[in-house]
Amino acid sequence: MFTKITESLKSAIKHLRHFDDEASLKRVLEDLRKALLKSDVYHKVVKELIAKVEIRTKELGIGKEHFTKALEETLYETLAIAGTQGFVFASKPPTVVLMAGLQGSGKTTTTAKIARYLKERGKKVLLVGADLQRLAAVEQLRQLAAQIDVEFISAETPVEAGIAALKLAADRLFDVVIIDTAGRLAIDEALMQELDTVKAATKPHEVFYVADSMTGQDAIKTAESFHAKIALTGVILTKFDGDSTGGIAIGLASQLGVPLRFVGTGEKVGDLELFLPDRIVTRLLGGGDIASLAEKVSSVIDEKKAKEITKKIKKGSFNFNDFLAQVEQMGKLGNMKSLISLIPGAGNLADKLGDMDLEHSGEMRHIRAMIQSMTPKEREDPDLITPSRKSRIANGAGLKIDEVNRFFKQFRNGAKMAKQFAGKGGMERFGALLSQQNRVRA
Ligand SMILES: Nc1nc2c(ncn2[C@@H]2O[C@H](COP(=O)(O)OP(=O)(O)OP(=O)(O)O)[C@@H](O)[C@H]2O)c(=O)[nH]1
Ligand SMILES: [Mg+2]
Repeated sequence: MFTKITESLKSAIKHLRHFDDEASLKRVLEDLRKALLKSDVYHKVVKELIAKVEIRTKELGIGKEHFTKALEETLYETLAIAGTQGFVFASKPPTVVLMAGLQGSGKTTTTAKIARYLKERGKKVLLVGADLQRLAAVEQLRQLAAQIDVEFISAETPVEAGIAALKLAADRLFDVVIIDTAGRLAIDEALMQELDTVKAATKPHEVFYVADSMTGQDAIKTAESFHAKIALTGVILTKFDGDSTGGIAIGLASQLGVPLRFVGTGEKVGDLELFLPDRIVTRLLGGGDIASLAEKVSSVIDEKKAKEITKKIKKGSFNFNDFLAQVEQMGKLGNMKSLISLIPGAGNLADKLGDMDLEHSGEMRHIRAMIQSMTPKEREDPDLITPSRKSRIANGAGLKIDEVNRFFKQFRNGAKMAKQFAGKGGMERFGALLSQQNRVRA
């Protein structure tokens, strides 16, 4: 895992080196495009998203935080467009809900889940078995209804079941009627017709489309056909407990313009949650690929810093602040290799270094403590540091004076060496030195 991140950082740095910030952003956006597509976000939506993120990042100023902020905001906006979340009651009961969706998407389970959700909120719910394609389907819902202790009704045909349910609801004052319907493996005319007839007979306030979040891009097209025929008013994403990235939600929300209401998070009747845009955003951003993009943007910025530092090294004005910045940089990148590959022209040298993890070595902690014990002026100009100041630094860092002296010597030698290497032909000499050291070590 760690190696993978480092590798991608390294290659990002390599890629980004020769571009100015805007070109680098373009590159990162291209990576974002691929990552979103991989997360099953619908291609049309991806295009719009990228355009928005680009504009927003530029407005804020190119940088890691700004890129992440722009991305988060855009994703959130895309998901929240359609408004209402959760359940909405009709002004006059009963609120009638028609459930639709492909076979196995989770309609029957979700019907029971919503019933339970409403019952817990004190509502009187009637479940309607209108999937009469299979006897087992009616039985499945009947059992679920019994399990959560809500009433159930069915009939010979879907329309008859719907009409009987409405009559019962009026007579016995039910608050909500939820009609479970049949699914097909793919959309077909007969299914749509059946749904349409049930809809005409029951005039539902809500038509919920139940979508399996594990399905890919074609889920959007399917949902669009349902929407065109029976005018969906809400979407419920099921199987969100699986490996899905949630990318499909982004497409559904923005392509249909229909609000996502609930998310199914398991097989049990209690596994239903209100749809919250932030959750999907977090899930998408947490999915490795996209998270590492933000890192790439930060490497663009670090690249700029690295150039400044190289300039300073060449002028011989490299000081403790620069050194600390380098150490921090190393902390971010994780190992020495990455730092070396930041030095212009030193790309191949990185491979010659072993996997030295300086950041976590005790020595690096000491160095950091020493620099942090210096005054700002001392950090700017190492020559200011007299022996008495050195002992103060040693005290501040909790080290012996010998250790501080050794560090100063190393720093001076290092700065001198760096200056040499930053000159023409320096990299070759640096490389020779490194392989020499590696041989000695081996
Ligand atoms: N893990 C998980 N499984 C779910 C979820 N929702 C439904 N399922 C499972 O998905 C399978 C199909 O669920 P059903 O509710 O029968 O789906 P359906 O859409 O009614 O299917 P048909 O009636 O055949 O069209 C069952 O095994 C459910 O337990 C969910 O949110 N998470
Ligand atoms: Mg079913």
